[in-house]
Amino acid sequence: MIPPRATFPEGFVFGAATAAYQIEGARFGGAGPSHWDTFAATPGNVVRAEDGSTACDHYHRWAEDLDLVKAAGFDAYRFSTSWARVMPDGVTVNPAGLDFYDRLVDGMGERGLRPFLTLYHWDLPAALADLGGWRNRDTCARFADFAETVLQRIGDRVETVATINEPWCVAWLSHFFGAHAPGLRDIRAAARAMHHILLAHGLAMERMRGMGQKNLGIVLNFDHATPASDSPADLAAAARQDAIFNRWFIEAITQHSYPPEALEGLAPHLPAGWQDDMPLIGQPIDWLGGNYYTRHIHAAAPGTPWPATREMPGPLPKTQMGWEIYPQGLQGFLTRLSRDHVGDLPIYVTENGMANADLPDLPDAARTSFIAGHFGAAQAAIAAGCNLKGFFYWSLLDNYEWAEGYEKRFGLVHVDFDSLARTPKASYHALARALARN
Ligand code: IFM
Repeated sequence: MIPPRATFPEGFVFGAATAAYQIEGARFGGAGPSHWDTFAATPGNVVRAEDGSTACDHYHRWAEDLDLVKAAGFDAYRFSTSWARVMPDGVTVNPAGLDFYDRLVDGMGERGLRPFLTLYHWDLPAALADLGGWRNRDTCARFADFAETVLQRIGDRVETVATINEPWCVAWLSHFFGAHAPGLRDIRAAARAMHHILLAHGLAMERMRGMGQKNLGIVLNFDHATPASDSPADLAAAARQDAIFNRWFIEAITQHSYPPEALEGLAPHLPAGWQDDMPLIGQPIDWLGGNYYTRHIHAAAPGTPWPATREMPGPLPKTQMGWEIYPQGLQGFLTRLSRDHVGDLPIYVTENGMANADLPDLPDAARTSFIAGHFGAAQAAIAAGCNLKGFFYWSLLDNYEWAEGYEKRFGLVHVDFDSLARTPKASYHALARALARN
């Protein structure tokens, strides 16, 4: 059973999360092309070459979607603003794009839903990608302009602002593994993106503080980096991956430094003078968001280039993504964050959920049990002293799962991608029962 609302601290925030490119429909409302459109248009990058041009047509169906958030008993809705919608060429404002987000936050207000905004969830305007995207330092200044433009319009009605969603994915997954746009496999590009995405965060923080905007943070992803064995080589391999995935971004923000286990491979590729940016990157945040899905098991891969690791399959039950279900990792990273990095700073679980090959009429028991396990892990972290303030389920709707296309279904609400009909799943109803105020 999903632990009910009453078993969490008073005022704990429950929300559902989405992201612009994954649900809105990028062809509507005068949005410009993003690097995801061009990545998806290149054969071999995305399953069935699917893209976000229609997605869930949230651009037109947003009112119905907010009604679903409300009816589930959620307090808050986490959404993102598409840079390519607001500034189709990365610079020039599209009034219709800002009008859309204005309607959306007003719609949340009308329903008593608290808006948790993420400025950048990966839809970089193609025009900026042409100039080098996150490899180009200028993109960071353009991002601060984008942040200012969005907040001038809706900043008075959002409760929190996150600059970036999952910088590891923006940088490493996209420039080292080549799995996401722009699809590069280049350690130098990855190192530069690892630094520039943080610089963009820092510049936007400075700009938003100057505007008087409150409640500013960032959303990082965390996993549980597990060594494949107790051998010194595997322990060191897991430590390197832990430094790249779990420590690089948070230590830059809280300690103004990068972990030595990651710098050993990345330092030669960082932009010259990167150290001078660290005070800007490390300015205080008001809250931290953490996304958690699984653990990864790492072994040493001698004879291969740095980081000289390989990922090993694990024995636990897996989601449709092939990710092991490991709620203990959620408790582990939350307590680690409080203990080692942020102390009493408010933390939110800004994403957690599972993909399941479900249809609307199936019992959806796996997702319900996944939520129950991860709510329990969050409660254990709170009991251990973590200042956890809220939990957002990923995702409200089945949606565009990036390089996996539409096949992997994370939604509490089923979407028929032909008719675009929404049907709440059994897990939606189970969560609604848990969140009901008695
Ligand atoms: O769908 C993504 C989301 O965009 C970012 N975090 C992980 C989710 C599941 O892969």
